[in-house]
Amino acid sequence: MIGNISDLEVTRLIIRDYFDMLQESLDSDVIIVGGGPSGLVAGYTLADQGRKVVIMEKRMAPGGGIWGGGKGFNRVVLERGVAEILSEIGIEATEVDGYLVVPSVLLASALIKKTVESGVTLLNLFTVEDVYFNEKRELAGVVVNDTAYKQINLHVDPLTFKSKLVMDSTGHEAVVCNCLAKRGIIQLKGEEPMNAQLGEQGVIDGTKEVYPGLIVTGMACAQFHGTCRMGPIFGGMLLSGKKAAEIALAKLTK
Ligand code: 48F
Repeated sequence: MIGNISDLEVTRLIIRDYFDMLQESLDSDVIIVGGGPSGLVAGYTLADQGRKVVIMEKRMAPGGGIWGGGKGFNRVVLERGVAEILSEIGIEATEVDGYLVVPSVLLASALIKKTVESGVTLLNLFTVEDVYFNEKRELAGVVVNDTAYKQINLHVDPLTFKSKLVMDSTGHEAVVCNCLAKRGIIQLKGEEPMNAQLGEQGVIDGTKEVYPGLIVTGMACAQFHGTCRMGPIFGGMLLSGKKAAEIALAKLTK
């Protein structure tokens, strides 16, 4: 016997711990929508600086596009310039022909571990379906629902979570930007065809506050600014997360 088990106590422990965390996450410094590479890096960097961060991820596991590598071959390639970020999350990558090649499952799990250990609240199975405006029409939070309800097309009213800033880290979907674009509040240019060189730079340069309270990261930048997509090369995503965190920190400090 490894111990006495009460089924009711197991349920009680889950409910108490989860809802304590949920209550605590209702009002935060930054809500990051999407737990892909750019969102995770932004999240742990902000949390390491003492900021209260909530990442909402619609899938079961954060990690976004990392897991699949390229065409399901589970390796990702990174530029040499991000070796420092890799060692920050505990990966010592060796250089191969001028690039860093890392098993995608290792990169995804190391980013998730670092993010959770830095104190970010990670809410998985949370689908963001809309944004919340303050009276000045700045972005001041998001409106969320249960991923399962969305999948079976069940209309259930959502809940609102507030934050000082919101990041759209939803990758190609650019979900948060699209919440504004569908109402004509902003316009998205739509991403251009594949070119990794142009795409990586476009993502880094395009990491900005694009609407009061809204910072775009990762591939959402390409959707917003109309820059190139790229394949399974991830240095730009990590650097975008770092830049987004710096922009957020500067705004929160003001
Ligand atoms: O797509 P994703 O990995 O975003 P990223 O940080 O990185 C892009 C790369 O993975 C890859 C690439 C690089 O070479 O081109 O695509 O820009 O992660 C986005 C995350 O957002 C989640 C989604 O499940 C994924 O994990 N997401 C998307 N829509 C929602 C969402 C939503 N409505 N609510 C919550 N999470």
